[in-house]
Amino acid sequence: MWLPCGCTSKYVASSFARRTLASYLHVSGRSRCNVAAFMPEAAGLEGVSGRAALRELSVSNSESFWAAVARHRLCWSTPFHTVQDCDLSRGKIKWFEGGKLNVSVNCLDRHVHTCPERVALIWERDERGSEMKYTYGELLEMTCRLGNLLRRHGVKRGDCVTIYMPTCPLAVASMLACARIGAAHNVVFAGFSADALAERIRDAQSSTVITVNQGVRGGKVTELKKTVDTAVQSCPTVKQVFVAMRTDNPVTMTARDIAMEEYVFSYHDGDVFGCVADIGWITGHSYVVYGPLANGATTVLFESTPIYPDPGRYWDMVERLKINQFYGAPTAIRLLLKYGDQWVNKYDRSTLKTLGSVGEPINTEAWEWYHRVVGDGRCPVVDTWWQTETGGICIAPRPSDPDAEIVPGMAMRPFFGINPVLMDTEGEVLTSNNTSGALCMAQPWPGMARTIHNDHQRFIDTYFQPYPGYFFTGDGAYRSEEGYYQITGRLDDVINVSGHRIGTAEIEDVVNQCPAVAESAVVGYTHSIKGQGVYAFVVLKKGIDVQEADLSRQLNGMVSEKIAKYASPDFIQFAKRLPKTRSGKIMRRVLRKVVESDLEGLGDLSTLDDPAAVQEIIQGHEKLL
Ligand code: 6R9
Repeated sequence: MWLPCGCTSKYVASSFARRTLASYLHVSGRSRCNVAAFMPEAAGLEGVSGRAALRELSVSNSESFWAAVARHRLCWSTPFHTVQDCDLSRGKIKWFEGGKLNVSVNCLDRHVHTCPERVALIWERDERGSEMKYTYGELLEMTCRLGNLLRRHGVKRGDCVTIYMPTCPLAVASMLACARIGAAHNVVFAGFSADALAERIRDAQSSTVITVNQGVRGGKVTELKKTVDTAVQSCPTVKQVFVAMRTDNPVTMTARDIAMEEYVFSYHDGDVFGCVADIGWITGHSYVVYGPLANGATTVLFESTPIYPDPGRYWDMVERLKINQFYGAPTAIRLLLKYGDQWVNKYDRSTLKTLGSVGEPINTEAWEWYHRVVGDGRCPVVDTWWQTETGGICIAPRPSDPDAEIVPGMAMRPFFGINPVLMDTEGEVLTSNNTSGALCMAQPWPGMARTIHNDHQRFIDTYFQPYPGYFFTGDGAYRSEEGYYQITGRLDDVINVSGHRIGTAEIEDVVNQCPAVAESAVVGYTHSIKGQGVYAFVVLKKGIDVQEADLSRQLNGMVSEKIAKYASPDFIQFAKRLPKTRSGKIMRRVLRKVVESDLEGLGDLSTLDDPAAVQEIIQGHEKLL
């Protein structure tokens, strides 16, 4: 598991000759608290040194590579007999056949054997300055207790438990407890409505739900238990709801509800990995819970929002918790940029080594601000591209060379075992550089999705049908002259204006470069002459006082100059905010429908972070027409 820490020097053995697979996987050279050192010779990888050579091997001889990684980074209760049996042309993905392991044992027990006192979790609670730390020993104990509790209440291997909790230690322990007893977990964002929750409970056919009495986020109390009560009314499968206490306020308990105890905490020092994603997002799964814990790292659980109680929250937390790697989403960076540098400069950020970005293309202005202001120009910014379906980071600036150059706003290089290709519209592989196409993967790797729960045919149709023999990501990408990848956005977001195909992210990037603009979203709409026209939604920075007509002219001029006249927006709508998902992605589907005045077709809005944003957008659109 690669964490976007970039500064690997701390972990690797000093001599280059010893820079083997182990060091790049952060195994050797670490403290006594580490898992057994990796022996490349024993894994048949003797003579492989240097990250570039390893990356090469990881693609050309992926079986040996992944077998070595799997054997030496993980504890297996039964060793696997076949490394892989995959066939992308049929959507068949099988790795480590015959092998058995428990992910909770890998995340907890093996670290507890060597260093039970190492801090596993730092919980950055919503109430600033009240953080809590949990050691690996404590987390194991909490997980075992919960696992036993679930078992005693009839949860068994193969069941799917729905977890509807804020990002907190008990939620992590619940995930690990499920994994420990062989149950699947279905983590639902604690901000989702009763309907959205009910739909996910029904889909998972859960008989058990775990929640808390109330959530606290951004200073606001949310009634999570009440939401569960409403949701389960339409979920006949649910037999029991475990309720933990996040606040002191009692809630009404029914015959179905089971109260959970509160747990003991302790405070210790340690290396600190600060991924601020919610655990309801895949980024929270892979880089808050499983990735850091499987690597014996100390991980931060961020319960709050970037602007509560003020826009200095992240950097205040970095100072207090001495965070070394900070991993967040462009949407939050753009939001904070709006409030100005003073909120960052107030705090000591000298512990920071690397800044990561994930979730969306990061526009040039946000990238530069993150690098120059947050990272004081000294911390590398790693723009990491991946998806729920890929399990972990696939394209990132530095997987194969810790000193390699980084180009702003580019995910750049494929990670170990990842073999990306670009496809043209005819389904042919584009071999040259300086070209754009549909991003596909030519080779399987162990972290990739293997199916869609209860719908394998949909898995095949979505990911393997469009380009037979390849895994299709749904994203577009550009490969530069140097061979670096830049993600241009979802292919659905490519528009065709008078025969010119253009990614909406490209136009947004130019619009965002205007000093008055905080963020923007561009969508296409049906245009009787051009085929599609360009419609831009623009959010201004705080305290900006401009004539909208003047600014519109300026933005049109910028797009014409930097891209082309045809890309210049036909409509510019100024908005207070954009509709976003809980993981911060702009809901372009909704914007497209608004622009087409198809309000009937807005579809499922239950995953929106703040549904009021849609109403504002609709009103603004009606005014503009
Ligand atoms: C991890 C995650 C996946 C989609 C993906 C792409 C977009 C993620 C990105 C990025 C440009 C990046 N995406 N990281 N686009 N640059 N660094 O976000 O998973 O929620 O499944 O979304 O997000 O479009 O296909 P998920």
